Amino acid sequence: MPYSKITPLILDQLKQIVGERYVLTAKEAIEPYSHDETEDLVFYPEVVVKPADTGEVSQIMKLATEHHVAVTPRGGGTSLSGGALAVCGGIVLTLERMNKILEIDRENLMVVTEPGVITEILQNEVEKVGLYYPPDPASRGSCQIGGNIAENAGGPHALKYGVTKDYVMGLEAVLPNGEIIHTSGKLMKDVTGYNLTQLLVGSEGTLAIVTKVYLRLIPLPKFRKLLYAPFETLYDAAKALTQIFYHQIIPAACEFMETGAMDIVEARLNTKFPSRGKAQACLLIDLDGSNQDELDRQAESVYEILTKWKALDVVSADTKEKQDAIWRLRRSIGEAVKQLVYKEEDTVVPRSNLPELVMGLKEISKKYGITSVCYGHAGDGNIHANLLKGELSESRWQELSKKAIPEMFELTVKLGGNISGEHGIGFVQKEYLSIGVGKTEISLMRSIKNIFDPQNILNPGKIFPEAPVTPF
Ligand code: 2HG
Ligand code: ZN
Repeated sequence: MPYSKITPLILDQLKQIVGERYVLTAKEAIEPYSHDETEDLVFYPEVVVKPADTGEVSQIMKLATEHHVAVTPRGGGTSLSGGALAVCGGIVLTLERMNKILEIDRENLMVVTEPGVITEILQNEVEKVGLYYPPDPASRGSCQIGGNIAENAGGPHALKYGVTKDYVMGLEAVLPNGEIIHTSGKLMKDVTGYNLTQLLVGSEGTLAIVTKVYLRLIPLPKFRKLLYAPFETLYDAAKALTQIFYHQIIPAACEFMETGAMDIVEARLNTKFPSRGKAQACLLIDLDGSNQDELDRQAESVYEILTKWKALDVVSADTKEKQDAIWRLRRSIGEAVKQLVYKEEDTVVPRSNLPELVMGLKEISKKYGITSVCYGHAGDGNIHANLLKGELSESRWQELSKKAIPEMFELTVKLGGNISGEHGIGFVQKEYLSIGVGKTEISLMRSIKNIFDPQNILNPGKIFPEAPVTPF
């Protein structure tokens, strides 16, 4: 059944729920909500609504259910898979006003928060009392906790500390029909029935809208060391990385950057990584801990491993300024690549297969004459492979990338991996879902979606290949 358009009556009712100034319809006002960070895709919603609390979210969903209107929930709008795009028009429901940290509980080591808090703000607040919330997507300065939960976001430090799901202990959420549910809470253990919390984490805003979050925290590590190592070949860099783990060392983060990616970000920020000579790829290895001597010993071991496995150099950035400067460059790669015409694939394999993955990805792009740059969370086996349009004509670019992308995904699956490590399926990867997920599993997922959202009004057009798309 096609979705209803937003009528003057619906608009009036929305204004009654949230107040007139929190209902936007003017083109300039809704422009920022017409795109996320995915390629150059643009889909205008018919209306943007900004609720202030759970009750208002619930009323909006009741109204949407009654009139069969599509609703796209939105956090910071930094999705890289089109998760926040209103591909069926209707309402964009932004959680930006629900941005209060409700409680930092130092006895239970938990933070209770609304979903619209910017991730970095939450990290800074808990850090003030010596606590640490590790999930750190590159966009942490603008993404929101609610969006991180929807996408089960990762980031560099997921390597040692885990991804968003490892910190979400309980949720309050609004179902598509407006009912409010509560799942667990400040509990370190809870096996009372199915784990609805973890079903919602990573569900890409298609099952419910998260309105309150219970997050686990850990003590903030006191000391940090960052090593930077250039390698002559991509293979050498990937191989050296696997050896760190072979020696049973788990760095806080272990990032891989092909020099093509480093060139792009250096040009954009007009600053440079430490020298890299004739390197084709570099590793960034972040070590942390609460004991300086132990950290020094660990750094020494990593230094020896990297040198033995053909690092051209190993540079230690031991002041906070130097570390911040390198991290700033690393975190800006995605944003810098976005200035070009590109498609980004978020491949993930068991880390021991990383050398085969990076070599294979390069071979495929070369075969189709497409320039590619790879970077990402190599310690997690998670590589972001960016295909660049470069000088190709638009039609050639579309034709070639359509061939290269499924091949890349098939290689990833053949290496024991899957087609998205942390960016989600969303709108842009849905046609490839069946490469990574079996028929029976997709059918189970579809049934779950149907139980939560029988009218398919919540974030429609995402995850499932056949989901309806009726752009406004
Ligand atoms: C990265 O590793 C990210 O740089 C891409 O996955 C950027 O988080 C982002 O928005
Ligand atoms: Zn990433």
